[in-house]
Amino acid sequence: MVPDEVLAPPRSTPQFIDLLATTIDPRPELTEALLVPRAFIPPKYFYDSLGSRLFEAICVLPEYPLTRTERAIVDAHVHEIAARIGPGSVLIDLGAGNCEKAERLFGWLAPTQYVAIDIAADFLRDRLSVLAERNPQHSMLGIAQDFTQAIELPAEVASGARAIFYPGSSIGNFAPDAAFAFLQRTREACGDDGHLLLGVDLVKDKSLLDLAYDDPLGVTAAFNLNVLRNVNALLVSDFDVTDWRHVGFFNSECSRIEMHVEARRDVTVRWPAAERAFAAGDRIHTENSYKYTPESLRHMLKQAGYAWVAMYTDEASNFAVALAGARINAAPT
Ligand code: AVJ
Repeated sequence: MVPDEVLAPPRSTPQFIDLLATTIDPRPELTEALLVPRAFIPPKYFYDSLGSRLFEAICVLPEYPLTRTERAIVDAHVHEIAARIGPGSVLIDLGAGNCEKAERLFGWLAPTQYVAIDIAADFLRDRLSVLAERNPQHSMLGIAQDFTQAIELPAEVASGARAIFYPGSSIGNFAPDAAFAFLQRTREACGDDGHLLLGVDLVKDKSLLDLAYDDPLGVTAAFNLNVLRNVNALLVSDFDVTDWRHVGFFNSECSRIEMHVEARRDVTVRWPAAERAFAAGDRIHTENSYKYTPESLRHMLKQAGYAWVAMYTDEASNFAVALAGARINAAPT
C-alpha cells in the first residue's frame, strides 16, 4: 500500500482552528430565545453547511443584487482601496463564507496572512482548502468562531497591521446599537495601524427590498426554513419544516428587513430542556437586516473611533462600501 501522502502530497492545507466548542453552547441561547413571548432565532444559525450553500444561491438570484453590486463597487475602486490600506496587512475576513469576496482582494492587498472566520465550520474548512490550493503563495488561517459577541483573535493570527473585511451587509443583522458596539470592537481589533472595509446595503424602494427577501423561486424561503433544521441538530428539537412558512418583508418604519417563520397550524415543538406551543399564525423572528444611508454609516464609523471614512457607492446608491482608517495620518491627501 502506498500512503495517500505519497500519491497526493498535501500542498498547503491551511491551518484551521475550531473555537466553536470552546466558546458558547448554543443550547441555552436557543432555549431562551424560543421561550420568550416573541420567540426568535439569532440569524447566525442560518449558517450550517446547507444554509451557507443556500445563501450562495441567494447571491445569484436576480432579485438579490447586493453581492453583485458590492463586487462592482469594490472592483471600481480597488486600486484606491489598496493604496489607502497599503500592502502587507493581515486580512481578517469576518463571516468569510466561501471566501470569494476576499480572494478578489489578494492580488491588490498582498496580505501577509489571510484569516477567514465563520460560524459554518465544515463549509469554511472545505472552501478554504480549495482556496489555499488555488493560492499556494498565500498564508491562510481558518477559524470557526461566533464573532458576534466578541472578536477574539488567537495567537496564530500574525502580528502587523490589520485590515478587517466585513462585506455583504452582514452588519445589518445587528440592531443599530449593537452594530455600533460591533464597529467599536472592529476598531479595537484592527489596532492603530488598521483599517475596516465594510459593505452595507442602503435604504431603497420597498418593492425592491421585499422582492430581494421573498424571491419567486423560494430560495430565500428555503434558506429561512433551513434554520429550523439547524436548530433541530443543535438543540435536538423536533421542528417539522412543513409546519412553517417563510415571511420576509421590508419594515420601513424600522428601516429593516424582517424575516420570520410562521406556523401554518397549531404546533408544539419539543426538545430536552423545554417545549413551546405555537398557534397557527404565530411567528418566530429569524432575522433583521437593517438598511442604512451613506450619511448614517459614515457617522456611525466616526463615532466608533475611526479617524477617517472613504465612502464608495454604485450609481443608483443601492449599496455602499466604506473604507475606514484608524489613524488620521494614514489618510491620503
Ligand atoms: C448575509 C446577513 C447580509 O441580510 O441580506 C439574505 C442574509 N437573508 N437573504 C442579508 C440574507 C435573506 C444577508 N446577510
